[in-house]
Amino acid sequence: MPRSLPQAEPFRIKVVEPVKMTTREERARKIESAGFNLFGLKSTEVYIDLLTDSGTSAMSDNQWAGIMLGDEAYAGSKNFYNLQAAVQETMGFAHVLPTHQGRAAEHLLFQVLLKEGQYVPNNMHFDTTKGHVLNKKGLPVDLVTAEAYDATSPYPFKGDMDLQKLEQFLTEHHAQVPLVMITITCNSGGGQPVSMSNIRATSQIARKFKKPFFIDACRFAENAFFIKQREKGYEDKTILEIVQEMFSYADGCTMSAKKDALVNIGGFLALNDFEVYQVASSLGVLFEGFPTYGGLAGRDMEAIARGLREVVEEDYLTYRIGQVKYLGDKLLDYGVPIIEPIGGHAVYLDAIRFLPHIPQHQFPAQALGVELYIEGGVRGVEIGTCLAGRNPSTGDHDYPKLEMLRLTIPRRVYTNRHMDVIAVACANVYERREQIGGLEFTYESPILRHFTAKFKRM
Ligand code: PLI
Repeated sequence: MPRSLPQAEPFRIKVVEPVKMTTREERARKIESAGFNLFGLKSTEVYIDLLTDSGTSAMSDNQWAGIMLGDEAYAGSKNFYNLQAAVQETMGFAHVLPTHQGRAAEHLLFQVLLKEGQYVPNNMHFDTTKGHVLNKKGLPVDLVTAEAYDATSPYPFKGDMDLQKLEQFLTEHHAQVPLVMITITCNSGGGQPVSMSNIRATSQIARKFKKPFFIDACRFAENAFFIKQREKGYEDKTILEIVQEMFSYADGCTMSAKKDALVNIGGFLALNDFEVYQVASSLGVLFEGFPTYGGLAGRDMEAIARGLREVVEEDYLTYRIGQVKYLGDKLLDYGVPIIEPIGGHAVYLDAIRFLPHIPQHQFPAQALGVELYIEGGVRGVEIGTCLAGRNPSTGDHDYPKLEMLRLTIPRRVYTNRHMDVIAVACANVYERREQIGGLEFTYESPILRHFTAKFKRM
């Protein structure tokens, strides 16, 4: 029998960014002077940067060529019309409002739809979405399936909305709910996908209560790939067909183009309701810019338009999701505890099982991030107690059910040799886990404390 060929990157590398190697001693010094906060490091002090997949993608030659075709007109840039066409082809929404990034689209949406004291149900809010709801004095409500909180459950769609809870919530509070949202894939829950049947059913429930249904669409193509792989009836559909069906159930979306549009900056709000579009676009003039550029240069919109068409290519997604799985499988082979199944854009180390001797108030995921940086120059990001912040009524830490270090893989940037380095570094830290202690604050900012916090070792 001939051997089956291994799957390698579906691209050739034309431009490289050299990275400086550092020694373990240098890294130990640098992280200490950064107050044991990975956000305090300079990127040049990091060998493999897994802080985020947002705005860190490598663009294709086709996207870079599009940059040269930037039409920097204040009004009516041809690149805007190309972006609008790309959104309509993939997502099918009538109106498109470019924004400087995803959170700006959230800002405009909630400015228009949300009033003080109203609830926004979502499977699981990302922190900026939650922040914008709170900023309007709204109440974010997470109604994700209970499986999402079980780190080892093999449930294939852990991003699913709990439909019963949603129906019950709307029955009780529908007068105070201006819209329903769902985040695909579910970033805060481990990059876990939402099934097509769940998107459809969520939409039906929202319609039953006459609520607009919006998708937080940052990683829509990765979500569609999981549907193709895991959901019966979708194996033979193209990714584009799956994407079109997903969005056909929604009234609009907020999009950070920094993820699945494969660009370094940009976003948009897309929707069908003309009246909401009109109000959002006039507010957009105030916060973002004229509605045909919204805080972006023409060249940025061109790169987004091209990225949206590229990201639905199956070869790309096979490689993309395959690379994240490659890293996750290696970690499982080494016995390192991770959130399973392996998500779309990141592998999430399970700090509760990794460092069971460190209580949550001593920030085990943060301590793990520090050790992984010292070990291999790898920078992850804490998604745990530090990020969760404090409960405004009790003042105590708002302890999350999952305590994780996210290893977020930038798109088309690192090779599988880099994944090998990350896996060995994690395995080495795991081997010496009993010698690792917790951390305590030396500085804590009252808002978004994870960015600026400083720690000392216990
Ligand atoms: O970073 P923005 O403003 O372009 O997008 C905000 C945003 C909205 N929704 C979701 C699900 C996100 O993941 C998201 C940004 N994520 C970041 C920065 C991340 O590191 O995951």
